[in-house]
Amino acid sequence: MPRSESSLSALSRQMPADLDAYWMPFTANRQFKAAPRLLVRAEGMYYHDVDDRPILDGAAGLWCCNAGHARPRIVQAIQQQAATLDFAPPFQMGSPLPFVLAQRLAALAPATLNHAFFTNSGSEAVDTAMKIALAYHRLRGDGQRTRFIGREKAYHGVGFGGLSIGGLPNNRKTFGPLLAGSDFLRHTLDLERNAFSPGLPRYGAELAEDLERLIALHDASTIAAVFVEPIAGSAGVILPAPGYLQRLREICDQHGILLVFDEVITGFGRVGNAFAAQRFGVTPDLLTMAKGLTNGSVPMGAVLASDAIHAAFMQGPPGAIEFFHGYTYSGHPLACAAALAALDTYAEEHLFQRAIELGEYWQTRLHGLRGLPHVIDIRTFGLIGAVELAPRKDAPGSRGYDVFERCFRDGQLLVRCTGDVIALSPPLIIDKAQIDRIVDILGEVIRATR
Ligand code: PXG
Repeated sequence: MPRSESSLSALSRQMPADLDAYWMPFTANRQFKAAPRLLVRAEGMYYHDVDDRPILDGAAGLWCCNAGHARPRIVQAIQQQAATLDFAPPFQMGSPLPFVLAQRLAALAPATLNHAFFTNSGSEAVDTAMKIALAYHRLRGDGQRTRFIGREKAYHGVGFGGLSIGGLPNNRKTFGPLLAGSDFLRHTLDLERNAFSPGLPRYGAELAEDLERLIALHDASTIAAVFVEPIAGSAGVILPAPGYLQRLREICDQHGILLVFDEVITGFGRVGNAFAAQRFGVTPDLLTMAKGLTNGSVPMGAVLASDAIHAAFMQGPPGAIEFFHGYTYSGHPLACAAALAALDTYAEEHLFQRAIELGEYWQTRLHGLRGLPHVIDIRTFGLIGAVELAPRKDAPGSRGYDVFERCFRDGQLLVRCTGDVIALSPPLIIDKAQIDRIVDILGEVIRATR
């Protein structure tokens, strides 16, 4: 018998009778289930937990709800679209909204990125970008370019493609040899030279020359693409020195290598423009996005491709499928409706500027935590922040977890911890008083944590 609407709504607000069947992602399942942290509703800057305590959202969910929660336009768009067209097959068939959304994204992105391929997540966007890169070179008679260059500490999702160019050992080590032929740039985190830099770090532009080292080793003719996050998020917010991304662009151009920016976290206003590519003035050949694309409301990812890459595919007989790739839910009507409404909300409220308008206040307040026990670095850019704590001897990650857990339990504040780094990325609708609260609570918790 179908569940009545009211019983579903009751179920969505109370502690479930049984927690065992759900195998939670990237979670210490047994620890969590012994003391669950359940969120049941959200509005604006706040979640409410299962005990109806308001929880200030210092993380935009997981880097995705850039306009805050339960935004009316987005809610309505999803409701209306579900009642109008729930699904349309995306292969050899279409529906209007993916075309409209692709056009909107092209208008938002750097000038040459005019073609959108839709996926359902950041991981799928990365794997799709890798396949576009391989197919592009092959179409041009350059099919020996099969190697990918990633970077240490990078996170490009959890598909076998993204894992193969990702640089987080815990994510990789269990899963065998991964894609053959990947290699890695050095990461750009350098506490010795750059700790407590406000904004971009001063030192490290020269690390882009590492790409020349890999080109010398492998020969450019074997390399398809270089993937980087303009700012690495998951590894604990790692910023590029001024000039670093420009230099990667130059080297790629010299050698016919595609440059891909993974903007799953940096897209949609997190650093002040629609994309970090614009804030840093460097245009990649492919750009991946997800998260903020729908304000986190419906799963969706996308790859934007340059005109040149797209043109290479649009040849041959018109009846031939140009790219043997796609997902059942590519360009799903609900996701497209949510994305269009999210883009409207971002534009109406000028939210992409917020990370610039508030950036200095955010930076000054967060850097005020310098000097607290165990704080070994503070990094900020746009409305991203990270407070790095010294790891406990023999228990790396436990101090970061304790701070995260106490922020939630005692401070009613949601932050994200990755290892001993506390990462912050509040919704862009945040105001100064809420910034003060985040910093005050975090400061108190750090002070109280041994
Ligand atoms: N690329 C980047 C740069 C990401 O940050 C993905 C790809 C994968 O997206 P999906 O939608 O497949 O999860 C991400 C995801 C964290 C954290 O703690 C960040 C992500 C995911 C989980 C945790 O910072 N980003």
